[in-house]
Amino acid sequence: MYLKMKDLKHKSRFLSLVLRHKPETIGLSMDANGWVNVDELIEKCNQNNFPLDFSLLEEIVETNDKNRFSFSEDLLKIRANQGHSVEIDLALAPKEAPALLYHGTVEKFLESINQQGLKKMERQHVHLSKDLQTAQKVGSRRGKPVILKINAQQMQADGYVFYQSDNGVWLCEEVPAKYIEFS
Ligand code: HQG
Repeated sequence: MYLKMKDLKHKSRFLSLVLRHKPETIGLSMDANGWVNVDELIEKCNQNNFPLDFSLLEEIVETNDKNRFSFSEDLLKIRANQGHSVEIDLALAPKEAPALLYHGTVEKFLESINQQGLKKMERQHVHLSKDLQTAQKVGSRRGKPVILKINAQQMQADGYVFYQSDNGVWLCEEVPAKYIEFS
C-alpha cells in the first residue's frame, strides 16, 4: 500500500512537470488553455519510460492530495488546474474573492515583497488561499512559514481582479505592497 502511494506520488510529480512546466520533455503539445490530449499523453509517457495507462491516470487525478489535475468533461483531455510556468490561459472567469486572503512565504523574501509587493515569479499568477492553514503549508515548503494577510476587499474595490482555480486556489496578477499586512 505504502509503495503504491509512493508510486502515485512519483507519477503525479512527473505529470506536474509535463502539464505545468515542460511538456516538451516528452514531445507533448498543449493547447492555448493548457489542455493536452489524454491518448497522446499516455502514448508519449510510455515512449519516454514512464509507464502509464488510462486507469492509472484516473487514479492519479482522483487521489492527488491537492486535486492538481482535471479531465475535460468528455475525458479526452487533461490539464493541471494551476501552477503553470508555461504561458497558457486557464480561461477562468473573474470571481469575487473573500475580503481577506492569505499568502504563505518565508522571512528571507519579506524585504523584497515589502518593496515590490507579491509577484508571480516563475508562475502565471500569484497564489493565495482563503484559509490560514493552507498558507502555512505553502510557506513551510521553504522553511519557517510567515503568513501575509492580503486585503482582497480593498484590492477589488480598486479594480484588481481575482480568479479561482478548479482546485480552489485564489489567483491574481500581483499584490502591491500597500494591500499586504506584514504581521
Ligand atoms: C515569493 C504549490 C521575493 C513567494 C503551493 C513565494 C502553492 C517573492 C515564491 C503553489 C516576491 C514563489 C504556489 C517578491 C513573491 N520578492 N519573493 N516580490 N513575490 N515572492 O512556488 O505561492 O504543490 O511560485 O512568497 O502549495 O509559494 O505546486 O509560489 O515564496 O499552491 O501544487 O516567491 O505551489 O502548489 O514561489 O506556491 P511559488 P507559492 P503545488
